[in-house]
Amino acid sequence: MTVLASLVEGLASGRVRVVDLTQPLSEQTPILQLPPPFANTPGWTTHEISRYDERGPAWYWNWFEGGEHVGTHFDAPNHWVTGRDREDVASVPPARLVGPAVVIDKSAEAAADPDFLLGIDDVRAFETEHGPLPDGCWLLYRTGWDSRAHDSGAFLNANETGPHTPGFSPECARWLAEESPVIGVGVETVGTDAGAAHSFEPAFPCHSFMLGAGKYGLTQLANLATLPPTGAVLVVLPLKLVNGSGSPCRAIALIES
Ligand code: 23J
Ligand code: MN
Repeated sequence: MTVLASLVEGLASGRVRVVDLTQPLSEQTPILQLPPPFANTPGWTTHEISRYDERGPAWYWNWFEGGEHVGTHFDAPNHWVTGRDREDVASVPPARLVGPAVVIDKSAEAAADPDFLLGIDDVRAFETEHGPLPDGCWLLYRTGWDSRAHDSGAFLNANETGPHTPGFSPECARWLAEESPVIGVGVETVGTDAGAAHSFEPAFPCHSFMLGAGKYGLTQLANLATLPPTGAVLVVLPLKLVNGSGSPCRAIALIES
């Protein structure tokens, strides 16, 4: 039997399941808020063209406007100045959009400390327990933040000292980008960097190091709790926006029981 025939059989028998990692995209989707003096992205807006009415008697359709970095979305290397001469979102090879995923669960730590940062030691401890990170894998970082996604205030978690959401330590971001076999990181929060990362050295280290190394980011994921620590296959499909810096996307995982 071919590998794909065995996949099809697994899907038919239910031994392979498809998990949706995507948050719903609507005008209610929480949006990143950068501090002044930076410009912010607009959210998502849908405009009706016709709905079985005089504007189009037999058809319903909309048009939409929104930022490239809204909702569950993909960060291309050219999003950051460190990756400015690298791929736009349309140039990302499709083979990089399908690959093994590992899931590191720090939801207990993030519940106790919303500024929790994943460190190199945490990734090394994961490898001791589950084996080395596979070549070309996506590191999916579970923090429990998806349970807040319906409530913008809880999701962005900002107070007078700024947003407080978990992320990666600068050292870990650099190591993932420059030394690890990871090709992308996926998070449940509004960005791949911690809420406080505007004041890190360097600022926004995950964006800076990962995109600078030609790697990728994936944000606002859902349902990571349903994935095993290893063995899932991620499929992430951003729009092929010419010169785009990223795109809202559908992200799914295949898991085997
Ligand atoms: C621009 C500046 C800072 C950040 C971001 C964008 C994102 O999170 C993003 O969606 O890429 S932190
Ligand atoms: Mn982004």
